Amino acid sequence: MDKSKLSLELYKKVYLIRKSEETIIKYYMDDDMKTPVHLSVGEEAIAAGVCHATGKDDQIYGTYRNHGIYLARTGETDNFFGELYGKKTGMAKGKAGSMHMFCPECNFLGTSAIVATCIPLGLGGAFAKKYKKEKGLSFVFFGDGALEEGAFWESLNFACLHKLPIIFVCEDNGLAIHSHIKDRQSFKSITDIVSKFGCNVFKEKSTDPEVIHNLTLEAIKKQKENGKPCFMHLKYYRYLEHVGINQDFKFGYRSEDEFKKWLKVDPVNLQRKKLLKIGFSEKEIKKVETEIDKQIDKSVELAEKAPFPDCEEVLTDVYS
Ligand SMILES: Cc1ncc(C[n+]2csc(CCOP(=O)(O)OP(=O)(O)O)c2C)c(N)n1
Ligand SMILES: [Mg+2]
Repeated sequence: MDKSKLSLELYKKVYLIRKSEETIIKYYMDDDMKTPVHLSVGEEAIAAGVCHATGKDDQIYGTYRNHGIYLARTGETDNFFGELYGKKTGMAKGKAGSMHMFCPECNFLGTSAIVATCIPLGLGGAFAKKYKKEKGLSFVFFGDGALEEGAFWESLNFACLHKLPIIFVCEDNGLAIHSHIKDRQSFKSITDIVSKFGCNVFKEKSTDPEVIHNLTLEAIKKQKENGKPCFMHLKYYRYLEHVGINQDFKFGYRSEDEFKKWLKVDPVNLQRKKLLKIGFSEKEIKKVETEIDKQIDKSVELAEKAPFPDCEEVLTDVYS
């Protein structure tokens, strides 16, 4: 793909994620979306950059903070908003809500509200791929909080021991709800420890989606070369409260000044400025943005009008 096309494609992805979540914020207080929302504003470069480097054979797993992954992987918003509104048109017929987004047709196989629980699932996916000699890798997204769970260490150990085709993507915002990483972890550098397991290690603080995209391509290449799992440690700043639509600088656990510093490298603005720099006109960019805005408005309208699932649906597609 030529460089300018890649820049545009990545901009479309970060813009789609940002605009979709801004739309959630706009309508959330109407109380028609009956689901808690863990928004990913500030984190778009990771979802877009990593997912854009994945292919159709790659499997994806994530957490409750999964809107970015869903949107980057599928590009669709009708079933996305249908799900948030709890409607029949939702990607899980309105039964999953925001915290359990997935899309089997796109190999986005699962997300979970319980910290670290998708890591062993992604591990299983990777094991099956190796066992059945199938193409593709398993990508598992999780937060820095998951590093304090046994499930992470057991999965890492097993994956490294058996050289499984898995990419661990740690999205580190330095926070687990309101707890700082330094108050939770006795180790200073997760990448140092993980490298001792024989994992290929990559780390990045950039909020530039192209940097993350290129790093992911590098990780995929390395995994193919030596067969070892990869661990990507990616930093970002969570703009909003842990769950919900508000900023929370008044709680005292973090400062607005820190937010302002990160705002200077906002992933969506960075990518937009890059497009202008490499020759796209304001008009061309606006056209792309307007198309995405229209797509989202249409999806919200459809979701609002769509019927709720029938009562009989309560016991279908569930384990009981
Ligand atoms: C096993 C488990 N313990 C505790 C919780 C409560 N909890 C929900 S989110 C969260 C913080 C997780 O932080 P992190 O993994 O860094 O993800 P982030 O929210 O920062 O994206 C906690 C402790 C949970 N859902 N699951
Ligand atoms: Mg975190």
